[in-house]
Amino acid sequence: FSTQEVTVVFFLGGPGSGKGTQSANLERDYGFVHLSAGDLLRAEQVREGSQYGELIRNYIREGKIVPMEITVALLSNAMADSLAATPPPAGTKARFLIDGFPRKLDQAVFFEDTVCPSELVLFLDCPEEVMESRLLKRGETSGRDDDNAESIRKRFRTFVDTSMPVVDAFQAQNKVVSVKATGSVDDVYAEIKSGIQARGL
Ligand code: UP5
Ligand code: MG
Repeated sequence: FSTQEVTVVFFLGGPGSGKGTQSANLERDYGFVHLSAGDLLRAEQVREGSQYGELIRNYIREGKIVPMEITVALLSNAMADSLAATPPPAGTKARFLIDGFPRKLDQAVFFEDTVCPSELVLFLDCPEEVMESRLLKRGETSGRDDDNAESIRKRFRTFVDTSMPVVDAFQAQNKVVSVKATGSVDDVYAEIKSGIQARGL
């Protein structure tokens, strides 16, 4: 995809920082198509006939990052499907909000080289104690294999060691809008709106 036809915004932040929650707001108000890499992987995990089901299940439970060939194929297929199903009005660009990807430096480079460069990176900045209590609470009902204390600890480790360097690299390119994610859902969304409007999106 060229940046003439689509706008890609990466939405990053630790596990439980609120990416999915705020994506729903952004989808409603800004015409973004929300693509969660984690949701796409979970759908592929349970898809009849998928050869990756078991692999994805194990990676997610261990809080490890699934090999990027799988994730990037799912994302670029979802982008193509969305463009085919609902092409943007003439003269406008489709906007994709890519939630929870890229989580590793080589994935960022690969996606931007082979699929589409990003316009902006939205980052939710949230302390681990806050994220942990949100995830444990959600785990009471979510049914997610990774919403348990042990998996959460592993997800935090991967985030600090592997995914934060991606945010730092985009920061060095001055592409990041960073928002404190500890307030209420409405407070965080208000900050997101002012942050992205300041960037002209
Ligand atoms: N909540 C949200 N905002 C709140 C607020 N302001 N105040 C109070 N509560 C708030 O929110 C989490 C919970 O907090 C919810 O109950 C919500 O109501 C509440 P949510 O919006 O779901 O947060 P989110 O950041 O989306 O958390 P999520 O758990 O989805 O983050 P992860 O990044 O861990 O999960 P993801 O699905 O992206 O990835 C899961 C796994 O898939 C990864 O660990 C990895 O193994 C794999 N993966 C890859 O390998 N590659 C990828 O590219 C992507 C994923
Ligand atoms: Mg999510």
